Amino acid sequence: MSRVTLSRYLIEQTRSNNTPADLRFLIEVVARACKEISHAVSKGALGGVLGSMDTENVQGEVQKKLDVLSNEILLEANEWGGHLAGMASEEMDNAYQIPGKYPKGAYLLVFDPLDGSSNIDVNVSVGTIFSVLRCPNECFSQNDALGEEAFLQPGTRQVAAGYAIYGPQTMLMLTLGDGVKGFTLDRELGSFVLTHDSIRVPESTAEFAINMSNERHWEAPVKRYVGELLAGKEGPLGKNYNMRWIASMVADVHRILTRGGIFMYPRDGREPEKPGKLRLMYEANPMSFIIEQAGGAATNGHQRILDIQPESLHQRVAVFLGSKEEVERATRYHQE
Ligand code: AHM
Ligand code: MG
Repeated sequence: MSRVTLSRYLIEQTRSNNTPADLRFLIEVVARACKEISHAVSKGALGGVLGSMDTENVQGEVQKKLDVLSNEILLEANEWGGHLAGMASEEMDNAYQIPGKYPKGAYLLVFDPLDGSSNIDVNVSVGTIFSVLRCPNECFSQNDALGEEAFLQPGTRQVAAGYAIYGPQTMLMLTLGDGVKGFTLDRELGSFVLTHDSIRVPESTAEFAINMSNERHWEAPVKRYVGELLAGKEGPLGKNYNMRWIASMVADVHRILTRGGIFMYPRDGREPEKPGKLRLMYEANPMSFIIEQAGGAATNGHQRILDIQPESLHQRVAVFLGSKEEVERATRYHQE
């Protein structure tokens, strides 16, 4: 049987589902950039890419060399093709303008170039997360600079989202709003090959993911919920739960897409003015779109993440996502 590469899948989508050709091209370019990032990540110390820069990003986090390199790879790959009106990234304070010498297109690309920074130097899976939005007509101009407001659209308006995970295998997980497909990088072919055709998150689960070291800072509903998970068979939920925490959202979400589970990064008392650690536009929204398209759920404890109207590019949000039953339970506890 012939193998279905990402390119072939995208061409078939263009024919059957009216996926526009420029969106197909956009995904192809992002996938090519992810291959390049995968290559750099896999070289590690041999490529001289480990360790930190002496710079901080807009959120005051020390940038790793690979954060900066991955950001540059994505910008350079995407700026010239004529498919984008602009880009935004975890690693840049403001919207990235398409240089004047290149044509502009209809889409906006938002990304976390290398998620899981704390795992880069210790050889644990990291990844690239991306979200694609349409540029609103009133913001689109060949001449004017693109402002932040063009990007501030709720996650329901995403036309595509995905992530690449750089782990034992490099994989690209993609949704165009019609289910989730998983592609594995065949390094000999140099292509992403469709290996996971219909990804579903099981509705119930006995596995959870949360950074337990923050327990004392959590709000009451999270303390109650995790307390019940830990109580196991003898507690109110009547079953034993297992725990995993990789500290790379891509890797934790990937496990949940594969075998179910609930992932939580709640808001907590460490920085009460911030509603959580993870960023809405390029972490929570694309991951929530993927999880929902695979039959799971994603909320901030109070409402569906995809319905949140963003107020700024680097806005943070609490995240509860994964198997429906558990996400609904955690959300209910916030409402009670
Ligand atoms: P990053 O984008 O700077 O890598 O931060 C996001 C990461 C997520 O991948 C992960 O879920 C979380 O931060 C881990 O946080 P913590 O170190 O607090 O457990
Ligand atoms: Mg991140």
